[in-house]
Parts: sequence; C-alpha cells; structure tokens
Amino acid sequence: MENLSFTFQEILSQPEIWQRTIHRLNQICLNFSLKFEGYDQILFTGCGSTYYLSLWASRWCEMRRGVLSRAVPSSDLLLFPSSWLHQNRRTLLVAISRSARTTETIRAVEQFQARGYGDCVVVTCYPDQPLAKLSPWVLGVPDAGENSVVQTRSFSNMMLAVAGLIEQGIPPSLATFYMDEGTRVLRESLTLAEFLGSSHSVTKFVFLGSGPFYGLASEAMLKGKEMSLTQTEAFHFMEFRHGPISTVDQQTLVVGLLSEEGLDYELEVLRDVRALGAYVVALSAVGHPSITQSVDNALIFEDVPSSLWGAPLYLPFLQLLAYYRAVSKGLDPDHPIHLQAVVELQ
Ligand code: F1P
Repeated sequence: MENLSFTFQEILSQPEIWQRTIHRLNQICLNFSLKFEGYDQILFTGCGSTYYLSLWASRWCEMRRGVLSRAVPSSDLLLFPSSWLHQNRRTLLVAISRSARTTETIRAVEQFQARGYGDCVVVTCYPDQPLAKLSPWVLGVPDAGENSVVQTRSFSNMMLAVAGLIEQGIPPSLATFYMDEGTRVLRESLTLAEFLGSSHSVTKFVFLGSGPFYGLASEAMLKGKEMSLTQTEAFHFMEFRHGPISTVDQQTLVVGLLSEEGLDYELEVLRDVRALGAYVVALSAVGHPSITQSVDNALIFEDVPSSLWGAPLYLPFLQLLAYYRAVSKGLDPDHPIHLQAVVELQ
C-alpha cells in the first residue's frame, strides 16, 4: 500500500516541488509589489490547515514588516467581521486556500470586498478556481496540487508563497538549498517517523511550538487527527506547564519545534516532560549541543539561511509521523474518515 499512497508520494515529492515552486514564484507571481506599510493591519485567513498556515504567517509578517498582523479562521471572519475589521482601518486580507473552493473562505472574501475594508491577495494551488477570481493578486503554486484529502506538500509550498509575499521575493539560491537539505531531512525524517509512528509504546502526540512555530505545531496536530485518528495536541511551549503537563505519561510523544529566540526556555520544558516519562523529539534549525543532551532524538536542519526559510523543513517529519501512525493502525491515509478534500456549503 505504501508505494501506492498518494499522501506518501506527495510528502516525498516536497524537495523537488519546493524547487519548482521557487522558480515559478520568482518568474511569474512575485512581480507585483504590494506596500504592506500602506495598511493598518494584515489579516491572514483560511480553514483547517490553511488557518494554521495563517497563524504561522501572521507572526512572521509582523516580525518582518512591522505591521499589525493577525490570523483568523475564515468562518470567524464571515460571522464576526466587526471583531476583526473596521471602516477606519485599512486591511490587506491574505486568503489562503489549497482548493480555492472552500465556501467559508469565498464568502468571507466576498463580504470583505463588498464592505470595502481594503485589498485581498489569494494564495492557492488552484489559481483557476473561484476564490482566485475574486482578486487581481494571486499567488499560485500549481506544482503542489494534490490528489490527497489531507494537505501535505500544498501546505509547505503555500508557505513558500506566503514567505515570498512577506519578503517581497525569494533568494534564488534557496532552490538548491531546498533540494539538497530537503532531501537529507526527508531521509532522516522517514527513519524516525516510521520508528515512532509504528511504535506501540506511544499512544498520544503533543506538539509544542512558540511564536510562528505554534502554527506549525497546530498543523502537526491536525495531521495526526485527520490521517491517524490519534489523540494529538498543540501548545505553545511554556503554556504546556500551565495545566496540560498533567496528562504526560510514558505513552506520550512530545515533539518540540524549537526556535532560535526561545531555545533555552523551550529545552527546559522538554527536559521537564522527559523527566515525567515522555519520549521527546526536537526539530531545530539551530544546532546546539544542549539540544541532543535534552531529548531522546533530534532532527537538526543544517545551513538554514534564516528561521523563516527553514520552516518548510519541519513539515516532512510531522506529516510522516501521522502517515506511519495511520498505516500501523490499519487506516488508509488517502481516505480519512468523515473528511472531504474541500468543504463546500449549500
Ligand atoms: C481547507 C481544509 C483542509 C482539510 C480538509 C478540508 O481547505 O479544511 O485543511 O485538511 O481537507 O479542507 P482549503 O480551503 O485550503 O482548500
């Protein structure tokens, strides 16, 4: 089954597709210049995975551009617009949707435009679909389109598009970096994810990430639920001590998505949960001897140009963990139960 799974193939294709996406974005899509500084706020929106991508993007956007940036689920933007939008506050809305067909996102954008709150950029894998028709500014990453229900390579490639938007361009040298380091990371991720995904001694997964990494931790939580029906949770590192730590036991896998800014504090949390019996894995774009000393296993990404551009490398392990857990439970990762690739409402 493994070789036939769309999900598996799409996860493995990421280094190659990252490379293609960078070429495409630099040649075609990133040639419009939007002045972020001309807006009072940047609002990122989406559903499910693309909401979590929005959480990641909003933190980066505010850090890099200094403009108030927030993330909101499309449904909240639709139902509670006045809690996010104001007539005297000009907003740039970045609507993210793999399919460009999700009803909540389409309706939220239509309402935003009808009420004249500002401008909208669409990020999608399917630039010919309805959401993309609502905006003159479309960042399309069609090479990352998927047969799978759950989002894997679409997520990491839309991340590249959003990062390119925030940075107003992508250094061309990144294409080689993603191919080389992406391939190495993928190989290491496969071994570790297969081992932990199939291990009967861990039954629940906790993903910890702070700042922008909270969005990625949340995406990992979603992958585990969608694909493998596993009890998964996502928390900011130090939030975990404020209650959820009570649930840690010897069946708990804790995966820490380490940041450069929070490294010392984050490692302390990982040492605490390890002392309580959890199996602990660290993913990091910063190499430091204290990381391997604090955890059971570490995946360290090498020669990462910056934390922003290192972010896609966190994804393959998180996706493969969910994939192998699904396979070990006899589930079909290509066909998650109760879930469709697009949620379209009447
Ligand atoms: C968003 C989404 C996915 C989820 C499922 C249903 O779709 O919620 O995150 O995994 O497949 O759709 P989209 O608006 O990004 O196409």
